[in-house]
Amino acid sequence: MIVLKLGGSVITDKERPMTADRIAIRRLAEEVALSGVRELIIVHGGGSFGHPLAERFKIAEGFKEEPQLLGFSKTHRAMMELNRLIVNALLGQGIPALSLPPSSFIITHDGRIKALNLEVLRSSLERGFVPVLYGDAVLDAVRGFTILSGDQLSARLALELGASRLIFGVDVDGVYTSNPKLDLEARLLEVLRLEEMEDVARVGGATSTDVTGGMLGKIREALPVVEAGIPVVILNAGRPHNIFKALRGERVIGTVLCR
Ligand code: IP8
Repeated sequence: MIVLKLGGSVITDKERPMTADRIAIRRLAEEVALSGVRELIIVHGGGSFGHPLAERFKIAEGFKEEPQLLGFSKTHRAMMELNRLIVNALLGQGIPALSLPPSSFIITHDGRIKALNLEVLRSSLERGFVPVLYGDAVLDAVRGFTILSGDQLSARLALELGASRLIFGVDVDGVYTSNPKLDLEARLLEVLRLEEMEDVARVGGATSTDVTGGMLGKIREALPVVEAGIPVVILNAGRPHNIFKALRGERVIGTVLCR
């Protein structure tokens, strides 16, 4: 079983609120279909659907005042709208995609998933469905509510369900020695070993492997997955054929995180 996380920056236009990249979504659904891989969980990010609302209403910080309740519901609704587009595209390719809203079966504890009931997810995989989940606004035992990232969710699912691989499809080619969007000298790392990951996770952007923001979060979430012997691949899902090849286990330009 493979867990595939599709980054919000790949499937939406980050510059325009509530705008999906329908061409990318369709292409990715085609690539999934053509790969023939059916033992699969897809998790997608929020992009310009979930994030602007989550920020406006400060959902990640937790409950502070009544008006945030509407903000929570609207953030969740935005994610459901994006999820519907992904599910529709997959159904259009004949893939039995099944939407499973994380907020209906996960409560976090200070931002982290504690126990989670995997019965529905397991049964749907056994029946041959392709569950499609997403980063979501969820209830939290300490904060009242928060934002559960698709990265944390996909890493946890890969671990709990013993995935053979976790693939992060993002909008850059992988992990670089510095930010490739700012530094022309940035070099792509083809392999990142566990010890290097631990260094990066500890000191963040201050090492020779200068990763920040979303990439740092991914490496931190990937740590226990790699520790458990499950390889994690970070690649550019914006480049046609990459997801197709990665699902088939073929080599793709990107970074492999492994022990
Ligand atoms: O884009 C967060 O998921 P991510 C989704 O994977 C929301 O960080 C609701 C903002």
